[in-house]
Amino acid sequence: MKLGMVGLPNVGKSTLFNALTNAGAESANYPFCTIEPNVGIVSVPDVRLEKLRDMYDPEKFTPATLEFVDIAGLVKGASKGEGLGNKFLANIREVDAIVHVVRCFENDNIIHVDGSINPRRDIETIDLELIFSDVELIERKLDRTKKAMKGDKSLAPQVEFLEELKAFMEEGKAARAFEMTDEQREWLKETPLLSLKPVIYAANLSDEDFTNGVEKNEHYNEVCEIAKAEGSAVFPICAQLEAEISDMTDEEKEIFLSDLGLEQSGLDRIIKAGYSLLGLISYLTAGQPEVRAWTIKKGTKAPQAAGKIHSDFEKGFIRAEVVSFDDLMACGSMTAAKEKGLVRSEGKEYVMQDGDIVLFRFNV
Ligand SMILES: Nc1nc2c(ncn2[C@@H]2O[C@H](COP(=O)(O)OP(=O)(O)OP(=O)(O)O)[C@@H](O)[C@H]2O)c(=O)[nH]1
Ligand SMILES: [Mg+2]
Repeated sequence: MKLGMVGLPNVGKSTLFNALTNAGAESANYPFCTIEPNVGIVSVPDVRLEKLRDMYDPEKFTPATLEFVDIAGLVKGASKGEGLGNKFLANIREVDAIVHVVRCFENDNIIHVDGSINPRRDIETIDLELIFSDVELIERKLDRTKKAMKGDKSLAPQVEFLEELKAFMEEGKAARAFEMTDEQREWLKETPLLSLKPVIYAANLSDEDFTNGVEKNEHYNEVCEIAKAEGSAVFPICAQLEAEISDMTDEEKEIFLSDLGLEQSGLDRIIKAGYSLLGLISYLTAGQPEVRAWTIKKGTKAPQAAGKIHSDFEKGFIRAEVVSFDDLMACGSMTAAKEKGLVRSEGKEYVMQDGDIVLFRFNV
């Protein structure tokens, strides 16, 4: 699962990416510093997993992970090849969700490609490029579907849907704002529309605004308004501050943050939000050899979840022994949880829940 950092040039994408991943991507005060995408893996913070680590003292500890991709900046006309154009859009096509970095900090020393701080304009610029590029894709799909419809009349509803969607997007609206049924969504499966991907806005603030109350920053409020209207999430962030503290030990970080009157850095929240935005949950396995989180889509049933560990677990699935995290913690140990009858035996139709602690029984 991949999240792509998207935004105008020089707004802090690579700085935020570095803070998230410690990957050391190049970041500098000029537009188009990034050309080739940088890729980094981050652990998804999970307090439950840490508590299990305390309980089991395992040899191996393996949190869930997400992939972040730091993509080159987009400018007006990118869909027509401006800036470095279409190549960047292709990088965005490969991600599952977008972290849209929006500059909200004033600083005359840091170049803004359009000369002033204006999140509404900036968000529109990026969105329009995604939308233009999508409309081209839809036109091609529409042509193909119309041709195919000559031999297969059942495609008529698809043609109608594509025409409606195209008209909607030609008004400059993102596909994610178009209400569609599951079936219609399925029709778009082979057409990876950029503006259909879920978005988290990362509002990049100055360290003063970030520490002194984000709602005092009018630019930030504007991003919130835009996000609210389309049902997206917003996270305030100070990329520079995050980059500074990402090098610190946990202890140093804690002291530094509490000096600033902050509880936690903004990164954990972005990572967690990304995880849930992608419709992902974790189930956990715990033992002395390893305490580990496994990533599955919400709604996954027990055998398929078992298949994440090994295909044999799915093929030879017998049952899952499941205890909820809270029950296990309340009992203090797996043995005690079993004695109290809190370890359930679940079958093939069981839908896995976030935070389930599981032992799969299988037979090959
Ligand atoms: N003051 C301040 N400067 C920042 C902040 N975030 C980034 N910068 C600076 O802005 C400049 C651009 O940052 P990058 O992270 O390279 O920007 P980018 O979005 O990756 O840019 P491109 O790769 O060119 O598209 C660098 O000089 C950063 O130090 C911030 O929160 N505050
Ligand atoms: Mg960059």
